[in-house]
Amino acid sequence: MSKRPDLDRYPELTDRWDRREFLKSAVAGTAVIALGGALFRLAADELSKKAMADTRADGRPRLPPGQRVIEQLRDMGGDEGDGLVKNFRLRVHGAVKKELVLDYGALLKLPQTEAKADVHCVTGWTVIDSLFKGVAITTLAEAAGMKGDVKHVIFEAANGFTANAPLADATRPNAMVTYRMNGRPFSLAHGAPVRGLVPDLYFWKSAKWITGVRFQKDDEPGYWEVRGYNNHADPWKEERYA
Ligand SMILES: Nc1nc2c(c(=O)[nH]1)N[C@H]1C(S)=C(S)[C@@H](COP(=O)(O)O)O[C@H]1N2
Ligand SMILES: [Mo]
Repeated sequence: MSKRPDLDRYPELTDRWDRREFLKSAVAGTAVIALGGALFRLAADELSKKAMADTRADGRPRLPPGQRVIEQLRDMGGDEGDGLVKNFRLRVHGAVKKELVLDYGALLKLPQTEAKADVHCVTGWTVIDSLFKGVAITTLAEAAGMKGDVKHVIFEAANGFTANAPLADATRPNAMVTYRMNGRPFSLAHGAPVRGLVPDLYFWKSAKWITGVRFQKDDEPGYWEVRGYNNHADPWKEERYA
């Protein structure tokens, strides 16, 4: 594509060239090594500016207030599951006609979905434009025969972690249990083999190492919600803390 200038003869062009190459690879989702911290931040700010100028299909700004775009998910910790596909079980239960226990193969036999989504961490970082593949929460609701009076979805994960979401948020087309991000499986740190995804709420609602999806009439604040985080967590309303 573009030709590298003769940087030996014109060293003053070096920064501009490096930054341009970085932006190109950042847009392509490729990591760039051996760049200074200042350069990295500059490029991320460019991505933030681009996202800030953008509008979502639903009319809301692409970047929620107080967020900044970074290139890839940060490992925010948590009490890990074993990460193994062979041990994976997803219990779909609560107010349903037929409780399901899906192993990984059974999950893959259900109708699959793909969605492009942005995720927004309450600590201020956002990752835009990732392609997630999995099974929509609506598909699980249908498969289990969710009852008519359900108003809340509780995502259950390894070691007792839970996250709650109103049914309306949890059944948007981009809400799912997901096993691929940009075509790649999740690492253990990011929730292998399957995690929840409710991308239009702050990312703490997206349970890593997911073990269950429970439908119920009553709300039930989860792990972070009883520790001072907002019960609903809408990033556009900056519902960060209780
Ligand atoms: N099981 C489980 N899921 C979890 C958490 C956790 O502690 N345990 N933390 C949440 C929080 S606070 C965030 S910000 C995201 C972070 O996901 P990441 O580490 O893949 O970036 O996972 C969410 N899901
Ligand atoms: Mo978080």
